[in-house]
Amino acid sequence: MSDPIFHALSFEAVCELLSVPAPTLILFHRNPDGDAVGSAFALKRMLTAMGSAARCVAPDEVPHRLRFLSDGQESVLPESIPPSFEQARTVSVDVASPSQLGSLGERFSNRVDLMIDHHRNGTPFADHYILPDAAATGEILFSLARRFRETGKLPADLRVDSLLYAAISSDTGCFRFSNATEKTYRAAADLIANGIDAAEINHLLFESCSLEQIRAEGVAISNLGFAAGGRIGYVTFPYALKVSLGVSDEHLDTLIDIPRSIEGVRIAFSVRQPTAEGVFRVSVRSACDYDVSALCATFGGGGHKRAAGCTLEADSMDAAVKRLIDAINPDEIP
Ligand SMILES: [Mn+2]
Repeated sequence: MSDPIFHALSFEAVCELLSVPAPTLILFHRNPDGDAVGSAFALKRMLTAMGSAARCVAPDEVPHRLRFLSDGQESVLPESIPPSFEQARTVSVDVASPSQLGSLGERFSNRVDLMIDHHRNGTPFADHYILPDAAATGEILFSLARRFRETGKLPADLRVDSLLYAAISSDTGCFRFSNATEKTYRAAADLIANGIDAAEINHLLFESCSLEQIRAEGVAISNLGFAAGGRIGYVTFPYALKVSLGVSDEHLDTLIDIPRSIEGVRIAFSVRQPTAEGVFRVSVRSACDYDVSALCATFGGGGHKRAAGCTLEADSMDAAVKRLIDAINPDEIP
């Protein structure tokens, strides 16, 4: 059997497809971030306003710190889909590859009608609209929302605007990362002109965290490691530590920012052990032109040039760290 052929759709084709009212399931990725959640719930509101029933679904629940984006939908797990909801259409947002759908992959990945995404090195699993130069999936949805408003299909809605802003701000680290382009800033400016409360959204995204998160960061800081003469910096978080501190995976999402912020560190990574098994979840960031998505691809992961991730198996945390460091040629770090 030959592989199915998926098509890159035009902006017009995507607009046309989404304009047709149909009950829609909106999928987003595991370990969801602000772009995934903000984009999914913005699209849900847009489609609802255009006459489609819509529901967001993901393999993991929305983490506590991002609950302010999920508009009262109690759960996003597939078990929570009401039996009466029969989707006629499935759209994925911010999902680069079937593996990012985790437990949903088997059930849904071959039933997706449209992928909307901005990852450069993914594995498309449906007809798609992928803009690698967009800072966030939310930036793509901003263009769609604007078109729908210009053509009278979608009324103005400050909540949609707030969700889109949150998505964009989240993936640009509050507009600090190099992925934030002039277009990104213009989208944000339009959303602010519409009347959203950007300061409040950014406060909730970046200046507010749980006590567990601060405790986890404290321990991680005392466990910092370095390689390549300080040009590689990393934090580790073994399962035993998670248990003894009583923290969950969602408290560990920001650990990567610790080595990333240290002077002289060009490549930063965090390695976490979600369960007692020898499976390690890795996040990598680059503060230079070193392509960390290529690095992660060697372990079956992916992402963006300066922000990527992968999962790897190893006998111990030390072995996992060694595999990563060995995969980085220090001579190739600019
Ligand atoms: Mn994204």
